[in-house]
Amino acid sequence: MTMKLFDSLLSPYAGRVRLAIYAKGLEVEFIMPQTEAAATLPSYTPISKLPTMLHDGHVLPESEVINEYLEDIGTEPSLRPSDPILCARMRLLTRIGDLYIMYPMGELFGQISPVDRDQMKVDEQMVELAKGMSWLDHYLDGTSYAIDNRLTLADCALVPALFFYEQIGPMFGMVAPLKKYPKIEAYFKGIKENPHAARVLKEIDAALQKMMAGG
Ligand SMILES: N[C@@H](CCC(=O)N[C@@H](CS)C(=O)NCC(=O)O)C(=O)O
Repeated sequence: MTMKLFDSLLSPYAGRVRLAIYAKGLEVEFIMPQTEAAATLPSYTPISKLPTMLHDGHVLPESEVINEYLEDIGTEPSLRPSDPILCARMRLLTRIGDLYIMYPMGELFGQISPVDRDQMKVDEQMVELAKGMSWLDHYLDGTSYAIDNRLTLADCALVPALFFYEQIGPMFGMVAPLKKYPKIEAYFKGIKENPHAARVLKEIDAALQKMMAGG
């Protein structure tokens, strides 16, 4: 059965799954927000977040779960290192991205409007975000891929996260937000040369521009 993905071009989590899908060249029906089909999502899962995948009668919420599933069913090329230590390192990088970068950024997204901003919360989350970024900088080596010299699930998670990091930093007064993290900066410059990563970045950027223009 064709895979279906409840998708959003603006979602970093959906972008993470599309990156894996593009790299594997999978045939997927993308269900975009504000369509009739999109409105059926809550009938599949109470989590009801984007992305959610439907495949072979199974409902798979959560971007990491979907990407690991795509690996487990044997889609090629594999985006997971076969060496257990490299694979553990890949998962460490994705968890740093999810828990210590995306989480504080999610909190900060709720504080973008200066009108009702809770400055104490902003300060706290900026500290947390800086910690997460410094941990990521520690574990990257500054080359174009997060691990294994090729595209892996770590890149799928980190590419959209770093896109939003670069956007959100200036909104809270950071100038050149990646400058403090030389290995992340070098990595993010290098990974943009990967055509699948570049495609997802272009899609997210276009969706963000459209949203900011009120579209
Ligand atoms: N942990 C989830 C996060 C997914 C998520 O928060 N998606 C957002 C879009 S970026 C969403 O669907 N939000 C709608 C909601 O929370 O109801 C994942 O990795 O897939």
